[in-house]
Formats: sequence, structure tokens, C-alpha cells
Amino acid sequence: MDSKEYKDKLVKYTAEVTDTVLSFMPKCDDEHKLLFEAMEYSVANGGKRLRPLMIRESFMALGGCKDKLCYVYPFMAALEFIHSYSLVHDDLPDMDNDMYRRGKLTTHAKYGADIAILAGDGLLNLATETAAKAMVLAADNKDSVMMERTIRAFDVLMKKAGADGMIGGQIVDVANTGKLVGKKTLDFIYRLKTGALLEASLMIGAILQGRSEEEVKLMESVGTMTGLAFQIKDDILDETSTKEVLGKDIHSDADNNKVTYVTLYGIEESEKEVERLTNETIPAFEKLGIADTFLKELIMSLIHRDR
Ligand code: GRG
Repeated sequence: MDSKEYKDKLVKYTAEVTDTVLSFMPKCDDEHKLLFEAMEYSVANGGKRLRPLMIRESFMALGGCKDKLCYVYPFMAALEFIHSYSLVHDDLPDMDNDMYRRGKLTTHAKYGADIAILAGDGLLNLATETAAKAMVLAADNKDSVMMERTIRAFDVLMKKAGADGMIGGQIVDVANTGKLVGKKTLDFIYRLKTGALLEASLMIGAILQGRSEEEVKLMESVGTMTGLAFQIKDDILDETSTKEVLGKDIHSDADNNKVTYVTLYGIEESEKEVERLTNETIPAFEKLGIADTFLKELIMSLIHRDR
């Protein structure tokens, strides 16, 4: 796939995935106007849609057929809702206290911290409700194969978002803010805080496509390495990018007294680590027979992302 073909596909796929995610947002009614508005603002305000894209492309790369995508869509939306809520809560005054994200005011900066907390809570509940739709659909269709797969995918989604996943990483991050942590702690935080949702994305695609436990584990390992690389790149961009390109305040880590890969190793070494970790995913793609897919290109492209 040449670079133009990849870029064209990325634009097209991102738009499709965004439509899919937004189609699961509740319709705004007068009673819940403020809540729904703040929830919608938090999801609809841009973003790379990386996680839902990874679910869909993992499913498709592994041979998924289009008529089963109806079981994949709810998971794509659910994971993006979880990601969105985590950003809303992460931006709060008592967490990172960030005022800008994706080039716009953060949810708490626009609506106040009280509403932002509730919008985040609302999105987490909506994520569960949305993922459950896939299981209900399988039950309605009396499709026992998809029933089993959607239950397994649901289990992975909830685990990776919870105490053994994203939240488990965030708490260690928060507890160590201002402390001089080393690589071991940093890797633990990154693997859970950032990696867990990327692992979930790739695993869910594979599970819904009925792949073996071993293949799901291989996908998980791709997610682990991608997550670490993704977070290290995030550390680098926080130092080297601009507010205009990144859409949020830069030097947020330094301002919040956070040790990052850049603090420990400098920009150049951190860049090399992003490349090394990303390239380490290649054998898994080859083993799975999906080395020539959009999914692999997507993951490789993250080395050079600028936002
Ligand atoms: C439960 C109180 C409570 C808070 C949850 C877990 C959590 C707070 C926050 C973690 C969120 C976080 C900052 C994770 C780091 C991962 C990361 C680099 C997120 C940005 O992801 P992108 O670049 O964002 O995919 P876009 O804007 O493109 O969607």
C-alpha cells in the first residue's frame, strides 16, 4: 500500500468510524439536555478514533465479513465512549487540570467540573449499555456463536478499562506524581493507563472474528507494544509540539511534575524506543498472516504521528 493510498483510506475510515460511534449517542431530550450535551461535546469534538478503528480493522484484517459488522459496531462505540470519559476525567482540575483538548475547551472548562464529572460517568454507563447491545442482538438473532464471542469481548472490554487496566494505571500515575519514578514504574503505568485500551481494541476484533486464544494473545501483545510506543510518543509531543498542532497545552507533564520517558532518556533516545517497540510488533503480524493490511500500516504510522 503506497502512502497516498494509506492516507486516503485513513481519512475515509476515520469518517466512517466517527459516524458509527456517534450513531450510538442518545438523542438529546429536554429533560437530560445538559447531560447529553456535555456527553456529546466530549465525544464529538474530534479525536483520531484510533481505538474504534483498531477494533474494526483487527476484525477485518483477520477475515471478518461485513455482514457480522453489526456485532462489531457497538464495541467500537463503547470503547470510544470509555476513552472519551477517561479524557474528560483526566482533564479535571483535580487531575491534570487541562483547559484545552483537540483544539477546543475541555469539558470542565466549558461546562464546569461538576457537569464534566457527570458527563464522564454518563459516558462510562453508556459504554456498558452500548456494548451490551451486541449481546442482545446475538440473543435476538438466536446466534449462539456470536453470543459466545460478544460475551467474551465484553469481558475483555470491562477488564481492560478497569482496575487491572486503564484505571489501575491511572491510580499509580496519580500516586507517583511529583516522585522520581524509574523505568519499571513508568512501564507499568504506560502498559495499563494507555496500553490496556489498545490491547482491548485488537483483542476484541480478534475475538469477534472467532480467533483462537493464542491468536488473541498475539493481538494483545501487539497492543501492549503499541501502547508503550504510543505513550512515549505522547511524552515526546508534549515537549516538542505546539498547542496549535496538538490541540492542547504543551509541557503539561512538566507542569504537573510528572517523570516521563523524555525526563529519563531525552528526546532522541525516546524516539528510538518508539521505533524499536513499534517494529517489535512486526513478527506478530507475520505470524497472524496480516502483515499486508491497513491495520499494520496504521500501527506503523503511529511512530511519525504529530498529534
Ligand atoms: C476514573 C476518575 C477516573 C479517571 C479516569 C484513566 C484516566 C482517568 C485517564 C487516562 C487517560 C489518559 C490521559 C490516558 C493516556 C493515553 C493517551 C495518550 C490518550 C490520548 O489518546 P489519543 O491521542 O486521543 O488517541 P484522541 O484525542 O486522538 O482521541
